[in-house]
Amino acid sequence: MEQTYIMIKPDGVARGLVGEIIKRFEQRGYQLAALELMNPTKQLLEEHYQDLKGKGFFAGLIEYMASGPVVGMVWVGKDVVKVGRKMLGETNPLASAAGTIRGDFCIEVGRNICHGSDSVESAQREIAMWFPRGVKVASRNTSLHALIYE
Ligand code: DAT
Ligand code: MG
Repeated sequence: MEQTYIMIKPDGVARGLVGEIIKRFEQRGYQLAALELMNPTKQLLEEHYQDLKGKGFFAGLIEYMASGPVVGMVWVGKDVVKVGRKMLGETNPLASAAGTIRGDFCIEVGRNICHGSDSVESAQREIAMWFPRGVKVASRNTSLHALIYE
């Protein structure tokens, strides 16, 4: 089953949006497989955002991401990488539709509350990086499963 890495950034945690974001993924029918409140090192954050190293906003991005605790999560289910990105909204919150997390809760690209893996390969890389001890996916309660999935 497909997995994605979703992270609530320091502004999302500080603003009390952890429950709201988890709620949306649960409601949609995705399964939570791992969750941890962490204080990532700059080294881990630089590795996470390695593709953006040349950008002018890179140093500011790392500062912001290291400014407080983040909530890292692994969510599991059908097409969760693509649908998870849709649920987050566009990178720039101003371009995000209402009904998406960014579209409902923020206006600044540099304070956009949440991260979601952009491909299945990125998800595998990010999950291994943020949950190095591995992630176990529990089997679903079968009667609940029948209500949500075909
Ligand atoms: P996303 O988080 O939607 O995958 P990304 O991977 O291109 O977007 O960039 C990672 C983060 O970097 C993004 O969530 C916010 C920040 N960022 C991107 N573009 C930016 C910009 N032009 N100015 C400031 N921060 C930016
Ligand atoms: Mg990205």
